[in-house]
Amino acid sequence: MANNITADEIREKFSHAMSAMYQQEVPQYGTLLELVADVNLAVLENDPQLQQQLENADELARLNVERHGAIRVGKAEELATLRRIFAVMGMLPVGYYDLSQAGVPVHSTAFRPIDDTSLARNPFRVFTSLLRLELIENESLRKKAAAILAKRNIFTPRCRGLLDIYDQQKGLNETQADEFVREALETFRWHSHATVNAQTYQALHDQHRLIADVVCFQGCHINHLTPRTLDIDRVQALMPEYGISPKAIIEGPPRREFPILLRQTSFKALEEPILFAGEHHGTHTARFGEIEQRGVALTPKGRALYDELLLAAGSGKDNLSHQHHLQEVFSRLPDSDTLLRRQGLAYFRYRLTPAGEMHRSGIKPGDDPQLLIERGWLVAQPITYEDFLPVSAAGIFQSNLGCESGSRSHGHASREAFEQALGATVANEFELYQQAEDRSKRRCGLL
Ligand code: OOG
Ligand code: NI
Repeated sequence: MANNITADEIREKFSHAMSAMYQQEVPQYGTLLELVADVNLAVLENDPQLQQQLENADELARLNVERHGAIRVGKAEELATLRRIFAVMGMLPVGYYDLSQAGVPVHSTAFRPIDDTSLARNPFRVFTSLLRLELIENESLRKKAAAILAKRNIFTPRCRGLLDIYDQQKGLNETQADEFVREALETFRWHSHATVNAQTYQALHDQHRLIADVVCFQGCHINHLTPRTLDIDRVQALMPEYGISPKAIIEGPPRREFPILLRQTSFKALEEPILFAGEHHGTHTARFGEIEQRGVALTPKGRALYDELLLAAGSGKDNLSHQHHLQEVFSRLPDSDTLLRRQGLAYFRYRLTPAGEMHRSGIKPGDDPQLLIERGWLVAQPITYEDFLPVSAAGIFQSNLGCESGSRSHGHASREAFEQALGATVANEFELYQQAEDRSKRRCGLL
């Protein structure tokens, strides 16, 4: 249809609306955004070279709009409908994360854009978890939770109506898109009224705090939004000055000259007043704020080394000693773009320099990129990691749910069950990075 607007535009509108809503709901998130913007500005001012690199790699423009969010749902129909909602915004399910290994009874995917231009414009991602009721041991509680969820409808009738219109029209026009954003947002809004009485809430909560969070409310409230910072250590250190109390440890790899994957930290979830059915007052703790610093995406070989080193390092008690220890352990992973590239540990996007363009006819498929780089014909830019890390995600979950002691024994991945609930397969993140690298090589005549 000629009047349809692009998925990128709808995603942009939606991520903007979501951020505005969350700033209203959780004012500390607004403070965090200010802190991150201040730190990013200072980093760029002090490091013109980084500023230029980010600009050349189309990373600078997206920096201030970049964030991810997280939600948790209770049943297959909810996950499948979310898949349709995110598809309207050009966000597809990428990756499968099994959190049961860490005692959190969910498995997850990330809805995100996948093509280069969409990512460059606004890479908004939503980490989406599905509760695994089968991991609740108590049978009567399991049945009760399932019965409550069976009755629930977390989408407005108009939102569902617009999804059907989208399917028929193969898109939405501007008016419909604006309405869609408003209607879809309702699903992620906070509800201070629980749908269950205090007793039921408590029983579910005692089984696992996350179960109460997923089952007892009318929607799947957004539980955090996460801006991207250029210096996570600085933001972590400054948080208390801004009246924010950070979680103990920054998750992920240590600080490096050449950042890899994803580093994350969050502030503690807020204790918020709620009203139970039957008018009892109580509190619920679920919503928080988080920041992230992103680096280059690693190949399966690089990732295997990362996983090995992370496991070897274990987890420390305070951030400073943990980071020191990580630095030592991670010295086995090369900390330069050239080494990461030459050892096939990370993904890069190749571009011809003006000199390279002039000699384009001299470049043949199969040429060694390194020689062309040394000749000044080619540059290799790191491909940013757009996904999540299961061990880090578990750390974020745990710091906000206080469930460190969760039973590990129940852990087993169930990707097939997840994809069945989703009604689609999840994309393999490594394949997406490989395709992006290959596309760039083809553009340069190297493939
Ligand atoms: C999701 C926690 C994981 C991340 O960034 O790894 C996460 C949740 O608490 O629902 O957000
Ligand atoms: Ni997060």
